[in-house]
Amino acid sequence: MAHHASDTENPGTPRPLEGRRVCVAGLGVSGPPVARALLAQGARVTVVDGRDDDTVRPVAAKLREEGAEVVLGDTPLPEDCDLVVTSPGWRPDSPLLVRAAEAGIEVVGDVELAWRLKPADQVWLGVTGTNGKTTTVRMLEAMLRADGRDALAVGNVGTPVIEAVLPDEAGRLHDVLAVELSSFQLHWSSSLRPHAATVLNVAPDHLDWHGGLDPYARAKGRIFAPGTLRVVNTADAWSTRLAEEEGDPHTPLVGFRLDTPRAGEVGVVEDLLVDRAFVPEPHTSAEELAGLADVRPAAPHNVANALAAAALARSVGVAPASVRAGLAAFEPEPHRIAFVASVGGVDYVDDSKATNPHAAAASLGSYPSVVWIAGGLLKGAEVDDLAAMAAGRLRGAVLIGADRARLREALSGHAPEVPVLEVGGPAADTGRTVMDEVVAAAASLAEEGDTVLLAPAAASMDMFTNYHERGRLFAEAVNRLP
Ligand code: UMA
Repeated sequence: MAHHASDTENPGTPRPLEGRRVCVAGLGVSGPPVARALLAQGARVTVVDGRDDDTVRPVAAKLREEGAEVVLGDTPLPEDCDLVVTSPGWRPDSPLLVRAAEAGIEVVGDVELAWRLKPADQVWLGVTGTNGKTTTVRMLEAMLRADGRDALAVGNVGTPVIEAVLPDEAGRLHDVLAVELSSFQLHWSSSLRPHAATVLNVAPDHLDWHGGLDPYARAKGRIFAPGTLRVVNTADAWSTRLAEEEGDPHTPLVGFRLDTPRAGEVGVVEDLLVDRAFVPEPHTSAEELAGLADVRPAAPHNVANALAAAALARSVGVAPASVRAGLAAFEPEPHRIAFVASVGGVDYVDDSKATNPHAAAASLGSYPSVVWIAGGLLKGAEVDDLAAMAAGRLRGAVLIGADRARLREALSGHAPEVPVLEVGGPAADTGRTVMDEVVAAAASLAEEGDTVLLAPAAASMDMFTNYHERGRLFAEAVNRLP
């Protein structure tokens, strides 16, 4: 049940940000609501963004009306600033953040600010991991709602956390947040203490931002804060290691696994999702949560997501029947192993969301004979293992985007007999003009019974606005095939 701000706010509550001079770095998705929250707290706010174009100008104008100063096209550290709230994507080595560090000014992320401002009785359940975060928080949100809780999925999933910790226009606040946390957001968080949290998996991604796999994984490990119940993937070495090394040893450690759960775990027995952790007698009893058929799509990595969501839901007392009802209500998102069409006996599948090698491997593993469309921005990731894993399944490959040469080399090493086509000339090419060519090239390689799979293993921004656009243009091109 939702509660009202007046339940938690009392007029004497100190406003620690009142009168402080705060710099908000970034005017994208998270910057504007952060600036508004700070203004509402009585802070003096300056927002800066390196862009100065038609996207940010109207947002800047509105914020100026609301009392903020806004600097566009340049990112100076405002004078006498005593706190920086950064948008997650800003690299620690960006000039403004370096200057702030040198001047000894505290830098926090949007999530950390939200944590400091949230009402004490609002519960946060945290989800991070290289892949599956968004699906997991949305499944978790569905389970919580099926149980009658006023829950909301927030964070990296798209709704900035800060919007969910302050009362809405009707003065309402959500009781439970399913918070998707990126490694960036965790890097800039220090006092965050979720009630329960999970690291779903760790595989190379964002290595350029963090400076390596170890710092990337350790940033994710910060989700296991003091007092946080730890939910871990028993099949992922980093997940368990981070819980043990970064987590609080005094909190329960609950594993999830794709086979028979041990006492203290959730898992799968035959075609059932089963709980042996949140039951009164884990050594002698188990509780049925749902059927495998309730998980859509039922690919193994997605069953793991469902188990992680179930464990987090159970940690706040969600009933087993609500876990099942939540999975039934959950709508899979577009661009995640989404079937597009069957043309001439060939299936076309859009997994544009596979923006790193680990995600692409999960999706390649679901099909026996594949024409693989891959490439884009690899963000420093290695693709040798991926090429080796894919080799036995490939009918052919179509490579696109800025880092396609790295994929070509990896394939020529591990799958020299597989035909490879490349599409896209100069970097200036946009996705719109080339996607028809890409799909035609894939169709020319495919034989009846094959799957043409868009699972790029790379980010899209060299050719497309984002992975949504990449997936949409792919589907449109498929639907134009003769
Ligand atoms: N900017 C600068 N200088 C810089 C960097 C950025 O001026 O050095 C400006 C840009 O011009 C832009 C703004 O800062 O206007 C963008 O800030 P941002 O990239 O940090 O992103 P937001 O728009 O605030 O969106 C962020 C998340 N983006 C990133 O972490 C890169 C969104 O996750 C998230 O949904 C949103 O906050 C709400 O919480 C997106 C993402 O790609 C989906 N996440 C990565 C992933 O999932 O792999 C981590």
